[in-house]
Amino acid sequence: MASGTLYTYPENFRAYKALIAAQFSGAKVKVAQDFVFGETNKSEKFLAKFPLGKVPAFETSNGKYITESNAIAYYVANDQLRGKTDLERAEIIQWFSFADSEILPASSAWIFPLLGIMPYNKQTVETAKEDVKKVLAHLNTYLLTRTYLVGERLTLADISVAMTLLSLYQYILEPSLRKPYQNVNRWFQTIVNQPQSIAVLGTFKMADKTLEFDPKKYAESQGKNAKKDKKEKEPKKGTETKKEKEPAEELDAAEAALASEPKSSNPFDAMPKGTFDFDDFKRFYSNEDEAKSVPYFWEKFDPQNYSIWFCEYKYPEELTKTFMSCNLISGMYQRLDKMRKAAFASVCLFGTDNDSTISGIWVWRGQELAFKLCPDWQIDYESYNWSKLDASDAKTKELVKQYFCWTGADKNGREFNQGKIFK
Ligand SMILES: N[C@@H](CCC(=O)N[C@@H](CS)C(=O)NCC(=O)O)C(=O)O
Repeated sequence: MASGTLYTYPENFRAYKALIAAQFSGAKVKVAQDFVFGETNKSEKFLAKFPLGKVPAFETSNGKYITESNAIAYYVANDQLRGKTDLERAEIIQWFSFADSEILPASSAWIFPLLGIMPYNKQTVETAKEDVKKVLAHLNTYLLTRTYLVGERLTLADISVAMTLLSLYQYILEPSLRKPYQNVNRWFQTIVNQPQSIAVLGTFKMADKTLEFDPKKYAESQGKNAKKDKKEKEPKKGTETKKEKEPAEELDAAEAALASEPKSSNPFDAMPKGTFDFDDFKRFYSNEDEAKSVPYFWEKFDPQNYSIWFCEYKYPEELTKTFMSCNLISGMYQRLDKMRKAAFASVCLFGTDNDSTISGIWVWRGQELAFKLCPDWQIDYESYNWSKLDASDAKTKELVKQYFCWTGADKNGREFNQGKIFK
């Protein structure tokens, strides 16, 4: 019977595959107790055994090394889990690939931004949602007449696919989202409620409510990564500098990639300041009538070193209550806090509940689309169309006046409703 040591961080869905398989087979799998993600798996000793430095990784009790979670699960499984015939074994491999190539990329692209470990990009998340729905619809049809994915008994296919769906059921698929997939839900419950699964996972609870994107959490994880980056650059002084394991470190290669991104200071700092003094203009705009602020803006504006942009929200059909649309604008402003020092904007909502649009005028230092300059600024901007305006054009003068003074209507005649200033 198989036996050995499994290297993993806690609550790794990939490691669960082997741990559940071992519960079925009775294989003796010991989890390495002193494992610290990001440290143990990057040590020379670990890399000598597992050159990619990834987990889960398995060291057999007779000194062989296995990586890849499906392979480890296979190694510690029994004949029932591995499939009885060549066809069953081929089908199990088919489901392994399906889980890794079809489910995982889509579910990660949906979940990671919500967990705060990847920037939120509306388009990417919308595509991921569609991909997840396709996968679930396929599984739902397949499971209509079946209890298990392969044959008549539970196999590694069920364990692998269910573990890959674990985070979706945990964080995303609230009752209304999982309702169309009753066959998948029933099958998933069957798998996670096996005594062998409960021994590893505990009692699994499906999401009551979909996790929402929390910009604060994202900012915190970015801050943590920045700190970690700094820490890594500092020379090691001895055991007292041993890095403490942080929960955020337990999240995946995506996070590791984010952590390794260099954290620059404000990108505007590298650009010539020119003659336009944002603080002065913002003070003027706050204290004086718009009728005076607009000429003041043109008097001071420095087109060599600053640019003016028009933005339009791409998904007006999704805008419902006007207060929610205003929250969308304020949320974007909050997430762009670091831009304030060299940017100004007036973004307005036109129309009424269930019939509105959002558009605005932005001014910032430099001639390029500023959001591309900093990973922290990329959460919202792709939800808008951006066009650079020619400062010498009379139409630009009109637009600046309209948006700075909060008047007029959108291009389809919806009246100005509310505006928000970024300063
Ligand atoms: N295909 C591999 C993926 C393993 C993997 O990406 N592990 C991540 C954590 S879940 C890791 O160890 N990352 C560390 C790194 O990339 O340095 C499997 O299924 O085991």
